[in-house]
Amino acid sequence: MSVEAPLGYKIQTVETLPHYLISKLPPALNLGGAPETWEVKEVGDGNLNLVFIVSGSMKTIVVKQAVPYVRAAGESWPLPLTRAFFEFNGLVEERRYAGDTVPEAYFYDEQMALFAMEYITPHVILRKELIAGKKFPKLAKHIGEFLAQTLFHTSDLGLESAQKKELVQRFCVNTDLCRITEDLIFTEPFFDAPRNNWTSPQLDDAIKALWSDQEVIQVAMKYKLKFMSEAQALLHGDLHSGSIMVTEDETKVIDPEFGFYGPMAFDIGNYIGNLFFAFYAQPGHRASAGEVEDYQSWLLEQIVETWGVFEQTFRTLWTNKQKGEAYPRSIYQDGINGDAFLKAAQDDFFRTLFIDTLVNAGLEMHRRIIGFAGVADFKEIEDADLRASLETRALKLARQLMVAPESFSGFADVNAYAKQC
Ligand code: SR1
Ligand code: MG
Repeated sequence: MSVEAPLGYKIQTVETLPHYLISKLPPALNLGGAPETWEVKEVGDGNLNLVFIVSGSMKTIVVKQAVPYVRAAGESWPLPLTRAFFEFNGLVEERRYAGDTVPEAYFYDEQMALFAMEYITPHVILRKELIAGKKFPKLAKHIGEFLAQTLFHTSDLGLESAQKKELVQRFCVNTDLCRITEDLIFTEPFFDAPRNNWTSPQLDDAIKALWSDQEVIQVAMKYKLKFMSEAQALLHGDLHSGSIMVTEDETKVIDPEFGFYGPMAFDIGNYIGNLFFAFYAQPGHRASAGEVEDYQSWLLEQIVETWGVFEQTFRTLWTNKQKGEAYPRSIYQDGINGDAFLKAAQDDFFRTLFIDTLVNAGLEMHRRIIGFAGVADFKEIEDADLRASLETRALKLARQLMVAPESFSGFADVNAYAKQC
């Protein structure tokens, strides 16, 4: 199967891009100097796209172009070009609510399946920094607020019904990227799929046992259906530590090409699953037991604090800024039963969301260890026996999060269990 490209579509190179850009850049986006003098670098190291940094004498921008296949796999895995549309629109919608935590998107060109956005510097990809053992004092606040702002404001709590349905319509056709998630997260880790890729032979027995673990598989399939059918909020869709860039003071969430309407717990669980991942990988990266313990404590604090900021911010938005038809103001804020009804409704909502978040975190951890898209936290540990023993601990927590999420009362409780694993 090959992918249909718009007439005139060409894969850009560092040589061709300036000439293409000069006719497309809006007048307000003046890079300075002649296009022949611009410095262009291709820096993409993600799974899907080309990423260029283009610098003129006055301004630097980033240009991302979709290619008609999965970059990490090559032409044998075709992938439609429309993902550039969803990433551009995802950035625009997220920035509307989360402000500077999301880079500014400048323009989108359908013919070339590319868009331009703000150049972010000197920020570094969070996953690299977690592997290097660096701490970021504002990270939990920024990500907790990002989650609350984007998820609340795009849901039936934060948006009027017609506006919400219009957004659902725009994003629900991101079918190809949703299909990747449905396959790679919810399906392939749970059977002998050809793309799976784990630490072998050390984990062979555990993974074969998983394929007959009815309890886990039932939960995975139940949550796959939720992912496919619950249009609760506009999700980032791929919120792992590789989609976040950080400095001491700033946090930027990038790469929402998997954006679509789905269950809120998917985004929150993805992020938290990646923090647990970093937690278990630490002995493969730190020099002493003391350093491991210190950094692991910081990671667990991140989890508690991120959820705390998220819940508090979302509750406040719900109480004060609700515009949607779900839990209508006429019955709650403006009704005869006062604050008690609203608090009870919110408590119930967050308890369900907490449980669903744990399950999604468990799913993300399984797929990163077993499936196609492993990540550097573990892949960079060269000693395969050590790596496998750490992955085994992560899988133990991941299973518990999936089969017994109700047994946890909050993240402090989950963290205590995580340390025992
Ligand atoms: C084929 S894409 C593999 C993974 O990379 C992306 O970042 C998503 O996490 C996806 O599942
Ligand atoms: Mg990405």
